Amino acid sequence: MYSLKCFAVLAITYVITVLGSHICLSEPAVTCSCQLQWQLWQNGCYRLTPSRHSWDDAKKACKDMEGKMAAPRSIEELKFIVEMARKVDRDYVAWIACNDLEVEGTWKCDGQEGREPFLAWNTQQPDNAGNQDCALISALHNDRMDDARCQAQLRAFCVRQAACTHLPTQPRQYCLSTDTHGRLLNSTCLLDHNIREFITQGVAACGSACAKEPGCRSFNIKKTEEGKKVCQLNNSTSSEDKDKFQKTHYFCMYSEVCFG
Ligand SMILES: [Ca+2]
Ligand SMILES: [Ca+2]
Repeated sequence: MYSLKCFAVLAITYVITVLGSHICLSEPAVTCSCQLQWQLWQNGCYRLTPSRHSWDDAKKACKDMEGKMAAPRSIEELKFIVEMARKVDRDYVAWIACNDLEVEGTWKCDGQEGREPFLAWNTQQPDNAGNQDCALISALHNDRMDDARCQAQLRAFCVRQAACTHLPTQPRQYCLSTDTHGRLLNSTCLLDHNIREFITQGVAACGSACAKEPGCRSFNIKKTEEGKKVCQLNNSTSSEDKDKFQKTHYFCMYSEVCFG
């Protein structure tokens, strides 16, 4: 059992104040926006390609629109793109950036390297019927994934970074995990969600880096054998992936960035 305790860190002084049972807000104080025809979700902008393409050409089509082909990383993201697609076309069929071109049966998704890819297959899929190596999501497949021949002509889900502005006046908070007695957990971290790591000064510097990094949802501070602190930026949170919130045999502190 663990809970999150929030610490307010004032941007100017970097003084850490314990706020006790302060509620950790999950909505960050950032405003993001997308260009016309793109739909905002978290800090990304999404849309379907206007025309149909083979999987390879669809990738280029997304790139031509200054985005890349999307591959949902969570059930929430999947739900969002599915609802978006249904508004455009009730019977939509669209590529996502996952394939098993390299090794038959081993699916890889763009942007999900170094972790188990998020795969939400429809029942009885993937079936590789007639050699199908590219993944799509369609209304016909219950808004779930199917493997299809990469040459099929379909629309595609594209994603690009939203334009986000952090509201500067609000103090940032860092929510550190504690046990049921309120003691800080210093050997429990969120594993396998690391998007970037580097040597850091401490919580404030690492949290500040997380707040600036697109896609950073939480961070770990672990100590190396030489006593250096390493800041690891994570693309998920302990509540989203409870299984990966694990005890470590080294000093490791988990924290989330919130805005109070
Ligand atoms: Ca296949
Ligand atoms: Ca199939």
